[in-house]
Amino acid sequence: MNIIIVCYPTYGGSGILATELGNSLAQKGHEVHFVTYQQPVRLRTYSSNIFFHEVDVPPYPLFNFPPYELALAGKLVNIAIQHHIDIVHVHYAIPHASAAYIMQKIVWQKHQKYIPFITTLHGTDITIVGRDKSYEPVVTFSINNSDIVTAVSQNLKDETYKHFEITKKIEVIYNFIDTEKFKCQCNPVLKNIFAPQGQKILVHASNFRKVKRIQDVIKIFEIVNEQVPVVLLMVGDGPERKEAEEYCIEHQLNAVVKFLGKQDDIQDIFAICDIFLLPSDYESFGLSALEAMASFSTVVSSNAGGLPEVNIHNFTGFTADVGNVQLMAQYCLELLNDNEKLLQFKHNAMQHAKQFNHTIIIPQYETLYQQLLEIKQPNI
Ligand code: GMT
Repeated sequence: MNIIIVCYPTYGGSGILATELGNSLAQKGHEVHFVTYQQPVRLRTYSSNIFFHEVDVPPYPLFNFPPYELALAGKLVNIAIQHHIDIVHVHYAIPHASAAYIMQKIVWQKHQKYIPFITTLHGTDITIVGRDKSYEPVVTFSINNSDIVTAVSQNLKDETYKHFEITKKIEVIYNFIDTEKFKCQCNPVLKNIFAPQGQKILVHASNFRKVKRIQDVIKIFEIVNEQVPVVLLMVGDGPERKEAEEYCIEHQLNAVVKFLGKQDDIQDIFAICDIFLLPSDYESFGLSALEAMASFSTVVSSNAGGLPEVNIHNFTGFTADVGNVQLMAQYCLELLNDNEKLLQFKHNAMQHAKQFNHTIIIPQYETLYQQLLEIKQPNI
């Protein structure tokens, strides 16, 4: 199949997921065309059947706001025709699904070729941006006019039905990982660099948006560290990093709280850690938690959104209400003070993560792609 994938290319779960999906589909013999404004971070361009097409938005004095969505739609039309595209898979409703809709109408009118598109909802498009009155009608329209719609958790599916007038069936296809890549390969040298006194290691990884509650991560660490000496690794970068880093310097925590910035080989870091902290206000799924679990780390998270579908309370880790840092810290201490329990939970986490292996999840997308191929004309 010749497939276009449209995604946000930057660090963030949806971009990572879309890119890894394209990489896996290419390995299975499909021809994959990524269309976005910058090369996706995890894209393997050296494969002969992966292509990257950059969308450029030509500047024009009249444009106060460069119309990315239209430039994307135009690019999709050209690529769809030039490369005999069978289907388009867009990640995020806006502006990607609406651009795909425009592409579909143009190609149909000009070439009488119907190019079906599938939209995967990832979270922020539904929970924050999409609910804004300025965007809501377009989000609703583009979901209802996608040929197939998927959401990355049952919670996100429920939220979508709750907040938008959706007439379309939404399929749940969970986030996935390659468990071979994320398997536990604890590097004692690396562990010794961060925890020279053999301390246990807590870790957080994200794009440091407000929704991640970075201050809660630090608070949990402080409560735990009063009773058990631990080290906290903060991986990633984003708007909340500066304030958190300054707080740690002011409170003389910088010897035990390390801000590592963006890291490509995050699996090596997860593999030396004991507890992954994710106290977010909302996670449609929580891909980073799954990556940590696959690397033999247990998770203490909030119970918001789809997190309880990934982190099973009292089995792979613990979940607590958003903002309840005391309870989250108490759960960490329960694990850190009982080595046997910690080990058992780590095993449970790693085993549970296997259910989300790419070999299980990607065929679910391929089944939907087959259904798309059967749609030959607009449903009007
Ligand atoms: O979490 C982020 O800030 C990044 C965000 C994105 O849009 O890339 O991730 C969302 O999609 C991921 C992949 O489906 C999910 O695992 C994340 O939970 C989800 N983030 C939120 O819902 C906040």
